[in-house]
Amino acid sequence: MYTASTALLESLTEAGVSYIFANFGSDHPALIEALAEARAHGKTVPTVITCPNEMVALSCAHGYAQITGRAQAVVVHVECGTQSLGGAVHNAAKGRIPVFIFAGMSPFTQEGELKGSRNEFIQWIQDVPDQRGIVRQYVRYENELRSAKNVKQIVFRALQFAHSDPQGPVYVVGAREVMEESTDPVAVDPADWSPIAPIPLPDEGASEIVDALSKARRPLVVTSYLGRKPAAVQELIRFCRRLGIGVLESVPSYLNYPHDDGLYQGNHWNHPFQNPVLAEADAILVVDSDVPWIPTVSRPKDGAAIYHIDVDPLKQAMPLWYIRARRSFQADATTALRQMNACLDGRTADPEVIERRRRHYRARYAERAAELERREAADGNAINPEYLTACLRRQIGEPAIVLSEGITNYHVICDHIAKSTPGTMFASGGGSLGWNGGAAIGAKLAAPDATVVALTGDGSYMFSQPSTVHWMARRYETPFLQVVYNNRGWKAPKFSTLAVHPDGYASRADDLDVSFDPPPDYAGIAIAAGGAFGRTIRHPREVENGIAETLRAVREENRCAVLDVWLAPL
Ligand SMILES: Cc1ncc(C[n+]2csc(CCOP(=O)(O)OP(=O)(O)O)c2C)c(N)n1
Ligand SMILES: [Mg+2]
Repeated sequence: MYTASTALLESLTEAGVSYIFANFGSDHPALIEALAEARAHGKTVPTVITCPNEMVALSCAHGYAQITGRAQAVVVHVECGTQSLGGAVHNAAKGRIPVFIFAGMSPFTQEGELKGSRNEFIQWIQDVPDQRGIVRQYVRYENELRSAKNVKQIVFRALQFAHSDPQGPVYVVGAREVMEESTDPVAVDPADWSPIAPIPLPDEGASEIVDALSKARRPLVVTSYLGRKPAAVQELIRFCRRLGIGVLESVPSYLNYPHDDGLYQGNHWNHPFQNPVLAEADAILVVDSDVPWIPTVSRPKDGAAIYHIDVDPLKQAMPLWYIRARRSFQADATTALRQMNACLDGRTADPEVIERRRRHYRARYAERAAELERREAADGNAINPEYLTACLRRQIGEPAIVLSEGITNYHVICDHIAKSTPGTMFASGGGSLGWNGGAAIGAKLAAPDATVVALTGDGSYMFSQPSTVHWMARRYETPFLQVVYNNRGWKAPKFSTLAVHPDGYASRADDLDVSFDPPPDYAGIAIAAGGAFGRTIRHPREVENGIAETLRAVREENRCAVLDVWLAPL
């Protein structure tokens, strides 16, 4: 048999897809049959990872792609499974993550006209007018397989979109009869379907930016996701060191600049105050950022020359977006910075001016380092998140891969994990909570030798579907350490309310309906679901040992471990 489903599997294999994160249903008999047939004949197919929850499936593919840059497949059940992908679709879209999503569709015949015709009641219930409309505004490409004859071309075209900048998820559907349809094998050469080449700057654009930054007194780079390609970080380091340019991370979802370099000027999130480095900059290069600053609280000074390079400078999926840049370029950051470095090769700069800039930024760096060290001290009887994160940093080691869904502790984690190795620090890039558990599984599949550490708020732990995550982690041998920053509830909505209504009723109320007291036993959930090792700690003196024990379970026993850390309550 060679069906549309055989062709789908073959195209994924030929495209180099390693995993299918699957949640099957009545739309998938042809696919399940084709998988069984391929295995019976010893044919290579992607490894199927059974995902009891679709949001976790897509988060796994998200984490995998963040490490490797490669789209994996996610297979879900008709429109219900598509809905159940939930906020993970938003995260993949906003994070510009390449993923291939396939969903079946209810059969379109009901009297046995074709193989795959309706034979279960649910197929009437699951027939909807516009299944693709559910995700249309979040995907880079969507299409329906209408015939077995060109399945491969459509899969390769979808993957071409997924891997071309700006990258993102793609969604393909196929009805049951189509997926059962037989056809002659189709040959497609993967070499003919490469993504579009990285976009360079126009030559005069590169020299204009280099001119502006060279002449400035306080040149600054602001970035959020340039580090999605580690090579870009190397180019940025080279460029900034040569000219004495400071680097400010705004809402970083990757490691964009080494935290141990004296030009690093910290990271700004929802801090409710003007960023001082941004305030003094007279020439600013914004590279790869969706939110370089939040103008109501922090913005560049009037007259600062702003230049903008981005894989997605128009932000077409964001109706309100502007930063008043003098010039804006759609370009690949690695390529653009390489061009700017090449541009510098032909110039002579005043070494004294550059040294003065470096000295300024290094002095600020030293001040910041001293302040961070001060905050890391253990104080009193409550575990403070800075101390916890510093202990984690020392024990997990620099090569560990860290995934952060720390929410009101995002900045604390970023500052005190203080990574320096590109490609070892990630946030989802989106705003729908629950990415960290699935993403940790995906990261571990992508980097089996790495220590993977997921740092999560207690609310985000519950959003992540921990029962599914920990069952999967044991079943597929992807052990990771998960640390719950447990403040017994959702601090973020409380902060949001007080920022808008500092003196309102809510500021005086005892209960804002955001508390989880008494909380669930988070370690116990993981123990029950996946035989994880679990510990709950409440006092600073338990921190070092709690981390050591859980890390030992991960590294030596190959088990997941959950460390539930009680911080001060909301
Ligand atoms: C799917 C989803 N639902 C709701 C929200 C709104 N939200 C943003 S932060 C937050 C609280 C998260 O709690 P936790 O992980 O414990 O972090 P904390 O705020 O306590 O630091 C909520 C509910 C969201 N971003 N995504
Ligand atoms: Mg919380």
